[in-house]
Amino acid sequence: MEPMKKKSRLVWWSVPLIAVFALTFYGCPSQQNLSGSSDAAQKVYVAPGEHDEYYGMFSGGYSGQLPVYGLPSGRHLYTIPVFTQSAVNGYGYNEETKPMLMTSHGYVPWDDAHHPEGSQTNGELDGRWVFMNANNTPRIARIDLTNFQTAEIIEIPNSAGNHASSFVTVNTEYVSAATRFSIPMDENLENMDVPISSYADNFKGTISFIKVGDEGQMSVDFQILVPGFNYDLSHAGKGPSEDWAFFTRYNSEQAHTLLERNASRNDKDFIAAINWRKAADLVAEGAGEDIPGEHYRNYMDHDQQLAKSELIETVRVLDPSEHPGIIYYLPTPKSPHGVDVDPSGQYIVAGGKLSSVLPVHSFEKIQQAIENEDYEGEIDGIPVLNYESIVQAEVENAGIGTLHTEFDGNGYAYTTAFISSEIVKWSLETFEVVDRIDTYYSPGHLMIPGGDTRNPEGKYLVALNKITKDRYLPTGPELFHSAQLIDISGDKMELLLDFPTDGEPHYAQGIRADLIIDNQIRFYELENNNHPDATKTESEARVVRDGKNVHVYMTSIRSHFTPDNIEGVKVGDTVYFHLTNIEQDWDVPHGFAVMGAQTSELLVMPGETRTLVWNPKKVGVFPFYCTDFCSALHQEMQGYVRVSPEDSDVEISYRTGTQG
Ligand code: RUQ
Ligand code: CUA
Repeated sequence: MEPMKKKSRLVWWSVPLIAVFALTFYGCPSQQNLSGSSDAAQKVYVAPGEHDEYYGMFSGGYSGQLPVYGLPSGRHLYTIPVFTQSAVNGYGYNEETKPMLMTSHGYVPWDDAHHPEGSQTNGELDGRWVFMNANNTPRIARIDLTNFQTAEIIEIPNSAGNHASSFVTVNTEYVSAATRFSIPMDENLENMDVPISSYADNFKGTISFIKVGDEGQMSVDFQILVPGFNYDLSHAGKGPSEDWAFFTRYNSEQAHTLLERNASRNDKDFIAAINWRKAADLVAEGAGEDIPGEHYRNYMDHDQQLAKSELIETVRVLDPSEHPGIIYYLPTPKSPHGVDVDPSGQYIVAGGKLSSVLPVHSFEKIQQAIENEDYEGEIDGIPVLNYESIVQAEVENAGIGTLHTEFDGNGYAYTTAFISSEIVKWSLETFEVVDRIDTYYSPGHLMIPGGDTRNPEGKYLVALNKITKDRYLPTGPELFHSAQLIDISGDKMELLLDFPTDGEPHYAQGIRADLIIDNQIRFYELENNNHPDATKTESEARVVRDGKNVHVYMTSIRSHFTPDNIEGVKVGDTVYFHLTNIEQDWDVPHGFAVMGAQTSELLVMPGETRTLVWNPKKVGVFPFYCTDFCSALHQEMQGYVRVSPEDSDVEISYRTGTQG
């Protein structure tokens, strides 16, 4: 087999770069690492019944979900529905979870999720929550790791393309969000209707700080109004830099068409360095202005186990020109993408997509430059620090098309290079490359468990590749993206495993299993179920007509529904099946589906209540059944609803067995 060429998807700018650098220094990926050794198989083998060491929380990209894998095995454990409706458990289809997907644009049952980030305490993963951004209709979700369900979604106002998100500060004080696409912004809505060519005059960006309460509840605390550019990626500082957060900013050219060329002209773009602590203190003292910023906050009400939505009308905005000291621009070559802070909090690394070197800024030097007002300019009142004064090193030969960097906690950094399709390991002491490994093909993000925290676990690295080609059995034109697990415990990186992933993983988090497993909820206590439509015993099961609405208060237990025969429903009614699963044991969900329903099934966990709405349109007898193979007599777990004509006088009646 010929070594795979990856040029098919490369954009025009990569061609000269490849010509100059790739063929000279790197060549094409070699054949030697195409498969792992049998020794490698040992290292990823998790025997039947044994558990993985880490949870891998991978963003689902355009699936909008959060697929969970075990590491090192690469086994797919679960997919958490987040921004997209999921028929697997009825998320976003059933009445209880629909409010989670409310936005100021209405009900939006899909998104493009890029960056999961675990909650941290003292700069280390604490296993409580994972946050994840929605790129398309700007939102941030918080996923509760006690039940692996989405607990909250907050919309980000005055933003368009929430890409630089959702990265946390060291004690999860804040989650960040910055707009990828700048847009016109004005208190007067009519002023938003401007020619696209007026980008430079009218378009603005925001960088938002979402406060996280003790119970995880999120609120948009403040937004910093920034000049209109593209804000791409972020990471908060740690240790000495923990009061700061860093955001890459490309399109200094302020292009609004054909960005691949027009936003690639300048030799340097920027990192926005924000003193979030200072900004937060100012806001706490009353600084800033409340401007219109309609956004929804949707959350699961723990008590009732159903989602609620609230609409918030305004948002507090800080204008940096009025508050010097909250934001600085750090010149950074060239069209930077990822920005990553090493475990010590001292170095800020930017992946320049078009840069031939990998710049490493020093936090100490940044502070000195600020103190000395060592500026090379100013943009809309934001000081631009002097590049020469803040750069600690430029890593040479770090690959072409560098995107993202993670750290192993042992003094090394690992950077993905998209174009040269490799991971490059370099020293945080000498800033020299010490090892490199080909990946198949074109890695975007990479992930080391804890690799963006103060305390990485330098055992494995996962390359999240963007291009798959020949790595698996072909599945037509569409191929799952390929992840690769690499052993980084020795001097030389070693490829251990390929595994396909669902959607398009961008970033991921690896969390030690012991931080999560002890807090798992196995079922919901029925006695604590305060859902207004819960039915806790079979004797309370009933069917109630209320005008054209029919409410079925139903229970499920192995292996029947109560009631399972229902009559008196008419064409034109709206039927609410409120199903409570009265099992009290682990891993005994029951499902529910009824013929002709224009929504998905329900999957109801023990102790939980879920509601399916059905609008019968035809006269007849309609079966319903349990969708989850719950018991030996699962196929017997069924019932019937009789639907009579609209003008029929059949009264509501219901029964199970001989009960009536
Ligand atoms: S992205 S491949 Cu995080 Cu959306 Cu860099
Ligand atoms: Cu209950 Cu199948």
